[in-house]
Amino acid sequence: MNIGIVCYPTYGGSGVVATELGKALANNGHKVHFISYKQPFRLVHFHENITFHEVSFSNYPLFEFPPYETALASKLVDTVKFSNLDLVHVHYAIPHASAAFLAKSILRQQGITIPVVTTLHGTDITLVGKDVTFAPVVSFSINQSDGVTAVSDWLRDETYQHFDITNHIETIPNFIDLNIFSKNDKSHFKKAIAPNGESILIHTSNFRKVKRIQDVILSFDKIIREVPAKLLLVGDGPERKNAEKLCRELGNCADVRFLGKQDAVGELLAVADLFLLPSESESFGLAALEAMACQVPVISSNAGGIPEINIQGETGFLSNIGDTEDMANNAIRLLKNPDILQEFRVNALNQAKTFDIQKILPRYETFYEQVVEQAKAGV
Ligand code: GMT
Repeated sequence: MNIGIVCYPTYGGSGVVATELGKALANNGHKVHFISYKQPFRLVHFHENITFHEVSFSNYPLFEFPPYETALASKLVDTVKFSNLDLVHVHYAIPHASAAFLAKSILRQQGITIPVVTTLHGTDITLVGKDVTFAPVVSFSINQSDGVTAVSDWLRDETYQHFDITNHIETIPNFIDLNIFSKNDKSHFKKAIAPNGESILIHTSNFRKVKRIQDVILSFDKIIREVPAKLLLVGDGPERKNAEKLCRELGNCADVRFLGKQDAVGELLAVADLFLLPSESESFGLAALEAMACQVPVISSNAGGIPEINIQGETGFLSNIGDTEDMANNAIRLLKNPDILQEFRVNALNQAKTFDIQKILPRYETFYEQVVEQAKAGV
């Protein structure tokens, strides 16, 4: 199949999922065309089945806000026509789903049918999408898509609850490539981070408010009163300054390392003992799945779709949002009991295996085939 994938190119879950999905489809023999304003950051190697189409436009002084949606729709029209796309798959509804609808309408006038699949990722529904500034367009473009998927049951239900949805939404969960994320021997690396055998805790995110980085630091501060430990904070974003400030106030800077954005996240996860994810809202929690694939149990909040991934008392523990006391106690319990921690590590890997890309990819392929067949039949 000739598939167009529209996504954000930056660090962030939806772009990662879109890129890894595109790469896996290309490995399976599909021709994949990525369409974005920049080359997706995980798209680093040449692949004979992958082409990148950059959405670029010359700015004009009149435009205080560059009209990206218009440029994207025009690029889609061009790519569908000249790369003979069978289907366009947009990741993150805003503004990709409405741009795809516009492109589809233009192409229809020219006698070309192009089915559009929209994957909802999270904040496109929960935080941004619900906002009155976007809601009517989000609702409309979801209903106009030929196929809609959500990355968790929770996100699917949330979408039905908050929007006037007439379309079926299929849950296809996010996935993991166990060849990239796995436990490996990085003992020299572990020694550099924790020279005295301290436990290693880790958090990776884009440091947005919704991630509640302050809860990572507050939990960690309670943990180090009971267990010698180091905290690795991977990623960057608007909340980093506040997080650094909080560490200074608590006086635990010597045990906390801000590593900034890292490409080889798997190598860092591989040396960790526990992953902390206290998010306010999380439709899926891809970062938790990456940790579990590296045999790292998860101490998380019970927000959104996280309970579909992190199983209470098996792969980790879930606490109410903001309950850093409970999160710290759960972490301490595991760190003080190496046998139980080891059991959780095994469970975490087994749980991650249920999200293996080799199991999820065929679900997307089947979904695409259905959508293309229905579009051909004019359903
Ligand atoms: O908000 C983010 O953290 C980024 C966002 C995105 O779309 O880039 O992540 C969302 O999509 C990820 C991939 O499907 C999910 O794993 C995250 O849970 C989700 N984030 C939120 O719901 C806050």
